[in-house]
Amino acid sequence: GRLGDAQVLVEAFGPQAAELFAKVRNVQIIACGTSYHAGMVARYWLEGLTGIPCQVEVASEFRYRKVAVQPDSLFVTISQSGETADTLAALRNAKGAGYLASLAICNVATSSLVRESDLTLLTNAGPEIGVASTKAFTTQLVGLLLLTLALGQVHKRLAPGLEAELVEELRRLPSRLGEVLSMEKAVEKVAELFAEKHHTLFLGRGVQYPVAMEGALKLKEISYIHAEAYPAGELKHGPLALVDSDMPVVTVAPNDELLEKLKSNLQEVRARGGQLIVFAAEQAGLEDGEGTHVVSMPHCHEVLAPIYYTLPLQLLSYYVAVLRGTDVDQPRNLAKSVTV
Ligand code: F1P
Repeated sequence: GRLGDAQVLVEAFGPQAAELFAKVRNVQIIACGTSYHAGMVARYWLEGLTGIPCQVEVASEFRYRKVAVQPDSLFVTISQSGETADTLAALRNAKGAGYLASLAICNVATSSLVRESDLTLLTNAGPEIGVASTKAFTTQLVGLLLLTLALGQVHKRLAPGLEAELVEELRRLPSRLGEVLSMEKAVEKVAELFAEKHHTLFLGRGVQYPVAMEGALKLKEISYIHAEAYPAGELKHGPLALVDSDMPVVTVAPNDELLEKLKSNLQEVRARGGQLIVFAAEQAGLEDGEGTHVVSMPHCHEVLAPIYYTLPLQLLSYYVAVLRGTDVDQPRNLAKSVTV
């Protein structure tokens, strides 16, 4: 309720946050799996809305790499469990490496990650019933948007009026997400297209590229269908060779400044007989047609679009998994906390 209050927003990250955030000139984000995709979205927000440079890397690589630390860098880890071994190791390696401070965006208050970090933002998603992260992801995105707003505010980098606008949008988020969830029948219908498929491609542009990556990961994790995510503009650099009628191509198309570019990528897919499944803004001007299945999304604010457009992709993997009879909550070869 008090989100709009500048001090409340910054102090949500801990009592020392105001002093530390004022010194931040760079952000380094480290995470694994779904949490890594949340970090990738945050890079677009931080750099796009505040101009603060941001790097994002998977913990399993970062932990073994000799890193040149940017001056005045905030080291941010993201983890549902707070016990992921690679993420913890990365945090431990970062200590003494010259970072300004560490911040954990985490769902478990008693976790090692929270205990060992200077600042914490709890996602309060409640316990995840399934092994594959779902609500952890959307709540991490909200936490990362709050971080963007807090840093933007401290450094006076946000466009006039944007903060109030986004705070209002965040307040409306729960009921708006309810509207997106009510599309589930349409998503269930589209899932039938995947019943006999072995490979899929997920495409996204800009901030929607990590959303496509998350959609592909969910499908892999719970339905065991091979899924690759590509930035839509990279299609022509190789992967187009894979596209034919056996390869469903999933994409998200909010009404943003990259829409026209995305549409031309979708034409490249159709020209090769690829089946398109598009979650599109009503205003995007995309329509159902031969080999093209459009699921219409309610209008949403462009900045929050990654949060909204994740939901139909999560629902899609759920319905595909149910259709194929795989165990949605306990998928094979996946642990809730990867502690080795
Ligand atoms: C990271 C992660 C999850 C994934 C699964 C295995 O976990 O890769 O994204 O869905 O649960 O672990 P965490 O660090 O966010 O707890």
